Amino acid sequence: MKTFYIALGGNLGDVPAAFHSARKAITALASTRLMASSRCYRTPPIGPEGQPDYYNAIITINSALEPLVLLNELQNIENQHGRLRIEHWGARTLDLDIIAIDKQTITLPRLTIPHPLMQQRQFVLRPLCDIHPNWHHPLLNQTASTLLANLLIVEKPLKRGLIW
Ligand code: ROI
Repeated sequence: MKTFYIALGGNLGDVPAAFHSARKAITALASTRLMASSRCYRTPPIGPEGQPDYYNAIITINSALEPLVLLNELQNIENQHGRLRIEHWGARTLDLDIIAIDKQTITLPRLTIPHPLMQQRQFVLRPLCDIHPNWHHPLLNQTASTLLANLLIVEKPLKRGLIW
């Protein structure tokens, strides 16, 4: 059993409904249990201009699935929610990213763990700190709450409100 940290994001359509439905689909996977679920934040888009605001949340699951098997399952769930990969970093209905697996590191063409940009993203660290402030980044040797605090020294808080 491993603990997987999964970031949920989206900015097209009824994203809160997509989050609920995705969380149900993830929990229904074989040998998988939902462990924690963060608040849901509205955040301004990082990347290309002119996109709607995003919704962002984090869940953790315990799962016996292999990381690449889980990755395939998450991509199926994205596709079932109408995810189209048109523009890199473009607007999307549902994005499901594995951002961390315990304190493991993985470097594969399809999967880098921890997610290489997570320490730069309040929209990941803020919800992560709701549920696992003491998660320890195995390469940066800092906790989630320290990574968020570091970011808030150089950036304004990006939160635009809480959905739940
Ligand atoms: N910006 C925000 N606020 N939230 C996201 O989930 C998100 N996802 C992305 C990019 C385009 C980088 N910007 C984002 O993939």
